[in-house]
Amino acid sequence: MRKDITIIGVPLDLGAGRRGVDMGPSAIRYANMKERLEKSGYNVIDIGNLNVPTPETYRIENEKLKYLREVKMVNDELARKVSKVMKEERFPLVLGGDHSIAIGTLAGIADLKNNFGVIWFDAHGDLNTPDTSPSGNIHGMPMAVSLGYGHPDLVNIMSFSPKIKPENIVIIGARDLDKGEREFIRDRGIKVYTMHEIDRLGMARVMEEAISFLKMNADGVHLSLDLDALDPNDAPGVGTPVAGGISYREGHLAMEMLAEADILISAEFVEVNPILDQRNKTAEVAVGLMASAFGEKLL
Ligand code: B3U
Ligand code: MN
Ligand code: MN
Repeated sequence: MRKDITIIGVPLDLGAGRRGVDMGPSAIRYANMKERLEKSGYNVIDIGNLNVPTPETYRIENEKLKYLREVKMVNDELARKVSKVMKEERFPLVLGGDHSIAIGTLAGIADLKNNFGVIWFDAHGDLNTPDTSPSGNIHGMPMAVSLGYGHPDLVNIMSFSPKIKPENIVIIGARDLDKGEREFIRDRGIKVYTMHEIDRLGMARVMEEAISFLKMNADGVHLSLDLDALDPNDAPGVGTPVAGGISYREGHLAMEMLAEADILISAEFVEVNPILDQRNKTAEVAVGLMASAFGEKLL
């Protein structure tokens, strides 16, 4: 893995149903992220936060795509920043913010890489389109958008589409999929390890399979980690907690196996909601997982 990391904060919560994840980047930084990564030998530059609009100063124009214009604007900017960091041969580490920012992150990566993979940890599929979304919240749509499905303003960020191929994706931890998302997964043959497979096979086997699948198909892998993939007992500070998630230990094992496989080219940690958290516990969990993904050793 590259030894030079550039941190980009995206304090956006317009893609989510409730306020709070805009404070995620601060909470994650406050949990000693930079020091932890530097201890593992990384050169870390933090370029601060993108400029992001506040919901109270805007209004929803389209209930099927809430804050479309603002979410697009932020993702345009993020895509350019991620692409620039990759061109500098540094590792982009993006701090959310709600998961709609993956639209920009993936667009920025795709600007340089035409066959990268994505490992997506999430309780949800984030595979909704405006027609299947039960909420109109764009953070439930980034995976579909990146595959080329959704509103053209989002799909065509960076002026090309799709950003990623269905066979280059693995979703892990899903347990709350909408009807339209299940059909999407079935129709396009997307590889999903739900909590059922994690319970049945164990996280070690799931990660072995996921890693060898991605290694076979893709050149380099982006890690997108929605903290709601974790069990709400371990990560309570998320906007949409879903019971029965990935445990703290399973999460660390997964990250350690990714570090060992040495396949990551970029990463994002999203949906930390400090308003709903307990003494910054979820941000601390996020930083711990990050450290493991970047190869921090137990011994
Ligand atoms: N699938 C639902 C709920 C949801 C998606 N992502 C989060 N929640 N965090 C939706 O609104 O699309
Ligand atoms: Mn998500
Ligand atoms: Mn989620």
